[in-house]
Amino acid sequence: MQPLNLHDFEARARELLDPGVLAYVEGGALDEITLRENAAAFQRRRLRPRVLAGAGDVDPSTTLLGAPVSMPIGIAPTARQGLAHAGAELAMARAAAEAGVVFTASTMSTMPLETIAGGGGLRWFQLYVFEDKALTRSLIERATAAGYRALVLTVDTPVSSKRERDLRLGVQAVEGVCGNFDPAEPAAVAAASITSNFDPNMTWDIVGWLRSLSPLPVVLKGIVTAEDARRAVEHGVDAIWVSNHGGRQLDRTVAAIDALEEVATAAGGRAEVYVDGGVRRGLDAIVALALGARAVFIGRPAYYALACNGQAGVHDALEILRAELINAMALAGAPSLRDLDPSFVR
Ligand code: FNR
Ligand code: LAC
Repeated sequence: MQPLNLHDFEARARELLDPGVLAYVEGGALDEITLRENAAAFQRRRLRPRVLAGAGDVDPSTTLLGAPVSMPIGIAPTARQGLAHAGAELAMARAAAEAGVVFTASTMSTMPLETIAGGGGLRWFQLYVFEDKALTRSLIERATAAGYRALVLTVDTPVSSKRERDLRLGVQAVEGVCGNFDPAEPAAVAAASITSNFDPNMTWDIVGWLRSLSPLPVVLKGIVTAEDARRAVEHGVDAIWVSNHGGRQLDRTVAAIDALEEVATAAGGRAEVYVDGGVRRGLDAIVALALGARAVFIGRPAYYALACNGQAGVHDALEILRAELINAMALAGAPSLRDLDPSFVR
């Protein structure tokens, strides 16, 4: 059966994925309150459409950090995509390139970042900072050399969280499959397989350190407050990615869409603002875009689509979202992204 929406992909992926992998992908931290709330908070929002707006010619294209994209929906970094499908990150990157959207490759990818670069398209590199600074520096240099166009530093994971589905079922199933690290180097392999090797002492100085190593724009992923958004702007970041890691880190963190408004206001146009967590429909995207996001990202939905049908699955999922977003813009009376503002949402 041809999937009609992202929920259909998810249902099919549940049947296909190994139970340990499914637990890893669909789960969140502790009671999974934030995980559920991310989607629920989107669904509580109501639209205030405008009529007679000339909606025959809808254009969802925009730019992200100066690069053109066909729509403001991109792919968030998810680790270890080889557990979903043999095509792994290369298939996902190709689907994103074909759709003209941004693909964010995780530090913890199954394939080396150089292999993923072969997928073409607009690619960003998600960075985890390890206690081993030489290892971290080499990742940054490799990503810069391989044509990634931004460093997305994840800041909501100073330490690992308690994910009870993993503990019950299969955390071992997902360890040790990260292609960015040299299997001949014990330190690198340890870093790749144990998230507790992330540097827990990272502070705001890290932004300057990244700048000293790479000319790429810096995006901070995992900010949910105006306080941190202001600090990020003071430190000169290029973009702020509102996220609670899909409910996988600090449970009971505010829902992503509820955090967006204060972050967008604090950023005040001095940095681009993105959001992820619970985006499942073009309607979620239009709500976020109206509330100040320049783009939204999907995590689990892309992973599920990859599990269902590799590159073609991710391609179909992106085209479903595109059609939903275009339809929503037409029906809401906002044929251009510039038409959207917070008055479209209640
Ligand atoms: C993630 N996420 C994530 N984030 C990150 O910065 N680096 C990573 O390696 C990963 N890995 C990862 C694996 C899996 C299986 C999931 C589900 C998520 C978080 C991801 O980028 C994103 O923030 C959330 O997935 C967004 O929420 P939704 O779209 O899954 O609801
Ligand atoms: C996760 C880590 C890898 O969420 O970011 O599983």
